[in-house]
Amino acid sequence: MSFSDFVTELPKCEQHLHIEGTLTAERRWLCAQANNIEIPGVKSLEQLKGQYLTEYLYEEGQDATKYLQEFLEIYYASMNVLLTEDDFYHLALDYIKVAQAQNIRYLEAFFDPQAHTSRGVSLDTVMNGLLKAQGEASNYGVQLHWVLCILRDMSAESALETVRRAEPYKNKIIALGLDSDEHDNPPSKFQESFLMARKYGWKITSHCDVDQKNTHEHIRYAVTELGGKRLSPKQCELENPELYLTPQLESGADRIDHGMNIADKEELLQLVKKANLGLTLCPMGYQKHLGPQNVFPKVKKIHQFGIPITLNSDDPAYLVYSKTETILGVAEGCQFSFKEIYEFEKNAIKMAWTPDVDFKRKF
Ligand code: ES4
Ligand code: ZN
Repeated sequence: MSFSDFVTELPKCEQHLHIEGTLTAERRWLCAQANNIEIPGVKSLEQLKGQYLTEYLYEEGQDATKYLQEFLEIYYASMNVLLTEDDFYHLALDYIKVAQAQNIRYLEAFFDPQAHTSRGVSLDTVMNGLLKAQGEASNYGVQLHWVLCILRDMSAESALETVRRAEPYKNKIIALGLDSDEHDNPPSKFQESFLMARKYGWKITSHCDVDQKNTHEHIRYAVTELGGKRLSPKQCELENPELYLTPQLESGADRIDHGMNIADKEELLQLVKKANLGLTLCPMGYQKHLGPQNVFPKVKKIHQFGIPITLNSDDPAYLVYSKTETILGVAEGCQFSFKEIYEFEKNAIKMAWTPDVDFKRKF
């Protein structure tokens, strides 16, 4: 069996995926037409597709922090076509179909409410569309759960207001995440929001990605302090605790998104291992701005240290690599074996936050 056939057929999970980062040129065009919105400088779908293929690509030698900021500018500007419940429903349903085609059976996806409420779209509109798609996901063989992400380049007050406003949906959201521009926006700035998330019974996670200045401190804080005390596995009444990756520290996040910079510091590798946290890595997007010579050795080192990792696509509409292509790219870059790729998907099952992954299914 070829590597490509093996990866294509392998049942997969995805746990680091921004639903707004799946907005294809086609869907953006359709929403723009339906909502009478002009896309600057674009007169046809073909032209828009061309933009995705050229203007959104990274140029060699760009600074990583600046690259993220430029990427985020495009990412936020593009979503201005999402206005109605139907737009959010179709955005999510498009990706559910992509997941089905890749044999992704379990998906925990981020959404960014503030990116929409700040444009005058209500949280109810966003939630109604996303939840409708979630309700239909099982028709496509996909289990889908939503992770609300707060934008770290907005204020702590705005974040808290967003989490408060999400209370009516607290049983329909499984976790709180933190994304957007990390530079000068530490996880500690949002501790109050994360404390509230714990009160809702949500899991907690945080992006720690490309910040060049304080990334190590951000990781340390997220692993050990974010969100205060968590419930113990016993308090959570997990039916089969051994099937889950259960964090070992009394407080802190339940996993870390990216967190690749732990590879630079032995003490952080030790800390994450001791905490028994997994990392959701998206190495192919990273590779674009940090270069393969930096990214693949880091992935390999973290894996060889015994820390559970998963491989994910992040923003596939913009960063180009799908979940399947990500696995293939990383397998080649790191020279991983079939067995190791299989192990990453088993990690993903253990790192899942709901019991509806079919653990008994033979992998
Ligand atoms: C993101 Cl690549 C990346 N980093 C931080 N925040 C994000 N939101 C969407 N994609
Ligand atoms: Zn991300």
